[in-house]
Amino acid sequence: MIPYKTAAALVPSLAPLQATQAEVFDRIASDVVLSSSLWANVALAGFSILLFVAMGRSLQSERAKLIWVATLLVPLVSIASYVGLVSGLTVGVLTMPPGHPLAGQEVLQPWGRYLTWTLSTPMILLALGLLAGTDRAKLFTAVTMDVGMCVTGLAAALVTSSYLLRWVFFVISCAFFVAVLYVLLVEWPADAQAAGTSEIFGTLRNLTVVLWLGYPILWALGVEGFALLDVGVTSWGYSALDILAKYVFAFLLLRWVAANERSVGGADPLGGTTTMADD
Ligand code: RET
Repeated sequence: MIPYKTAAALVPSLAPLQATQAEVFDRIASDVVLSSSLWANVALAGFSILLFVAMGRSLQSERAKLIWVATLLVPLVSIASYVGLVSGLTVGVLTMPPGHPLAGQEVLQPWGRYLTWTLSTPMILLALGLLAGTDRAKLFTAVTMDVGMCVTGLAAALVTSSYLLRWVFFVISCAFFVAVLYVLLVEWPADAQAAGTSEIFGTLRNLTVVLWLGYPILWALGVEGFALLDVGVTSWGYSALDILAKYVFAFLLLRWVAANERSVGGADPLGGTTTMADD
């Protein structure tokens, strides 16, 4: 049992973590830059859901339908994620450790972002992998490395005991990211070539790689890292990247799949490079 005096001494440092949802909600609502960065995504995710449902309704083949559902899940996860942030449910108040530029200060930490990336980014990779006609082993590799990246990124954002260990988690997360980039840049282009989808795959792969590289850069420049950007600007940075990496990406992918269903229509969705034309 913690002696009474020790427990009492802990209270001041625990207090910020116990900020109520209502307090966090009010702090978000009173910061126009921060709250607009969240509401913009709630609105766009809602619009994307309706649009994507309409775009995929007439798809017939199993692989095309799987790409569609994976793509549709991106704004579905996103709307839940952003409502969680706006409500204060998935936003904490953290006291930064010594060494951090904001050491000792309480900062808002929208940690729900990292948690929900764990669900949305695998859907993006699943859709891209299916488009490239890849196999289960490569898809499994990309998805598990990606989940590792998101979970250790969450840890990097939440560690308050040591500034150094925040960066250790950051480096671990980057190592997972390198594995994802390897699959995207080396493995899948060859698969897409064999599947006859290399042109659209190349476009979406480039969009993905460039935008995804923006996330760790923003982490390093934002409140989580060197704190060169404030909470609202950091949040708009992530929201802007999300808009391009999720809704624009998904729209381009679905538009292509709807117009070229025969090119992605293999009987077994993960069975390599068979296309409808081979049947
Ligand atoms: C973090 C910080 C630690 C190092 C790395 C990161 C990468 C994050 C990425 C996120 C992509 C998110 C997307 C979300 C769409 O829903 C966690 C920021 C490498 C690449 C595309």
